[in-house]
Amino acid sequence: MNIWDKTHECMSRDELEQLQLERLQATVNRVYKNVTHYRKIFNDADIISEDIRSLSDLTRMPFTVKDDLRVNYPYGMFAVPLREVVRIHSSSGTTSKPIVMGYTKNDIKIWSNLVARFMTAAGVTHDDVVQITFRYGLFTGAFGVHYGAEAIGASVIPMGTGNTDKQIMIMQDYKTTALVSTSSYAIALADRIEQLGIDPKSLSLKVGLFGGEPWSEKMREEIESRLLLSATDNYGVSEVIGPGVAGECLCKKGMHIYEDAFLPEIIDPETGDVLPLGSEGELVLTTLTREAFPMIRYRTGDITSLDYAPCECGRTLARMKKIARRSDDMLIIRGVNVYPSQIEDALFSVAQGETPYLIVVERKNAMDSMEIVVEVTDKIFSLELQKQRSFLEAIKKRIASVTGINVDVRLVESKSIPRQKGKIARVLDKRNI
Ligand code: DLL
Repeated sequence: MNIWDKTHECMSRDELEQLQLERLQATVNRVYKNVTHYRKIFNDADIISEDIRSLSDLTRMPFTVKDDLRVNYPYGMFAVPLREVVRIHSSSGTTSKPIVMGYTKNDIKIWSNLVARFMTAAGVTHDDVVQITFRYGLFTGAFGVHYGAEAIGASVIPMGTGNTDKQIMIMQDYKTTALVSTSSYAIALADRIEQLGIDPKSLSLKVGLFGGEPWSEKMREEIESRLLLSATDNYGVSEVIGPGVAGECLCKKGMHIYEDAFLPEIIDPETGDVLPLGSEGELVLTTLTREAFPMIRYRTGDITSLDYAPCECGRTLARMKKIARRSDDMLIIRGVNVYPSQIEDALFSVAQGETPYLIVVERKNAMDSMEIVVEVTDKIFSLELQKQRSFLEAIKKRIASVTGINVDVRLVESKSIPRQKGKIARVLDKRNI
């Protein structure tokens, strides 16, 4: 089994912890000097960077939450001047404004090497033809994986999303050996390949790298048997870098988390207390190498646990379990993060006021779909049909522009959405992953 960066992936725990401490001290210094938000919260908590003498001192630092990033929109959390930033990405915020992340040249180099780690661990080499089906653009997924695959020296096909028939044609003709996608899109591809009567044996696929959304072992079995490839999971969060936080090796027993670049903690999402080793809780990450956008104790909202036992592959880095669930109400729709509050903001702004609604999420033919069921209020009811139609269109447009996903919107009779104790549950997620 190939290892991309033996020095960092196979370090002894002592060496690793020494490196983590040095990098943590440098990061804390950097954010204190350069990021007003951190300077203020450190001052308020009476912390100076010299207080970090051991890794356990990290627990004295306050958490960073999405709302901190929203308040500091767009560049308030950057730790370098904009002239040193060579790339800007963004991810969903909880409201209509996104979160903005910056990368220096060095951040991009380190990011590419982190991605190269999980790609190599999954079996990708410079001989591979890698087809990337993530959306190119502000989302970190496509560019992150793209640069990692190029660092390995593989031949990269920057397909982007959608156009399934063309994806399959290219997969056949260009002899794609490694598929990068969400797990649900891999199943959609398998369905279409079957419909088109193409024998998967005639394809050249060997490796599948799936990330960006939760998926189960059952889905892994299905993807592997239908596409005839080895499927591995990889995990990332835009606010800390993008893809390249953790990835499986061929043992497929958890994702090695790149602890030399991200210091992980598992906390109780209710109390914020750090939980004992091996417990299940919310993953909190502190970046150890980021120059432009360092994060101290960023609450990911992802519930998992860490396993520090040695892995047969030789890597010494801890492994995180598949994400069990979220600690908040974030939904992942076709790999895109959506907060119910974004939908509500969009709906209420078009409706010019509060309107009872329900978000229904389903997985049909392997693809996630979202429908917004809106109760007719007297105001909407009194609109003529044409105006009702343009009202629905306006909601769709607004939601698409804020979240980047297309939804269906349906009007239903007043009081027809079920209530419990007078309250509507805002989300009905019917997916069974
Ligand atoms: O999804 C980065 C990424 C792109 C990772 C492509 C892997 C591949 P965000 O859009 O910020 O970043 O979404 C991050 O997605 O907090 C998890 O809830 C979820 N997520 C990401 N990877 C996995 C995974 C990218 N392998 C959020 N399993 C995270 C389960 C995942 N959930």
